[in-house]
Amino acid sequence: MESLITSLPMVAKIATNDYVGFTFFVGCMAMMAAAAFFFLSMNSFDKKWRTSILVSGLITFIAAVHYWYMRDYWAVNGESPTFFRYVDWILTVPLMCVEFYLILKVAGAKKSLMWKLILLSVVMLVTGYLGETVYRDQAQIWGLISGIAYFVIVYEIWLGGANKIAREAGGAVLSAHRMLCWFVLVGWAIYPIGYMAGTPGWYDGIFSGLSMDVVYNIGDAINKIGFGLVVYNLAVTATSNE
Ligand SMILES: *C/C=C(C)/C=C/C=C(C)/C=C/C1=C(C)CCCC1(C)C
Repeated sequence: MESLITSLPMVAKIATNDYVGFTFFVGCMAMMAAAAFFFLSMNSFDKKWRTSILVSGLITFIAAVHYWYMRDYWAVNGESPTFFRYVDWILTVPLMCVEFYLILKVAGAKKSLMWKLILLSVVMLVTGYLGETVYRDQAQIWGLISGIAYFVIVYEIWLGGANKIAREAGGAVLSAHRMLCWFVLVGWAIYPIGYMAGTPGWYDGIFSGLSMDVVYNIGDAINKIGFGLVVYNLAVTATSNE
């Protein structure tokens, strides 16, 4: 027994060419640093922006904890940590929807907008999970349903109710809203590429040269930290204008 314990390495080896493992490590540190940054800067803002910054901190903090586990899972098993990945998303993506609501709240957004976006994001993620795991053979169909939910989110924020409120608000709120909209349109579009790289379907051969985990990790870093910085920037601008 003793010899078994002493022979177990405490830290799994990471090969120098393990790019997936590398992005899990860097992603983990980046999320931790971003969370510390948002939490520590929170109190320097007007009360009305504090919750938004707090949510930016929570998004990156929750991701940091999941990246900690995913990094380990990958290092030990050499497999995609699909379960942890989706638990992370099911918590953080709805929080990003909350972020849209919070910045538009000052302009009179209703809670129903928030719930609509949250519901759509849950549909998008649950169907994506089913396609990646339980119904892998039908991954393209589940991916399509997920993609439809994604497009409805894009429509809602760019052209639907959220857009109307943002236009009425104008100024710094409008430009922050527009930036977040770009993140959803361009930044979130990274994820279906990762999905197609990692599941079978009509797209076989197009994206198969890519690593699903690397694509997802890049997407997470851009979107979670980028989203948070847009909100941070809004709080800075709005506070200095007052
Ligand atoms: C922080 C995590 C974020 C912002 C995750 C976002 C994930 C998506 C936008 C995933 C979208 C998907 C599709 C649109 C179709 C294929 C399945 C998914 C779940 C990868």
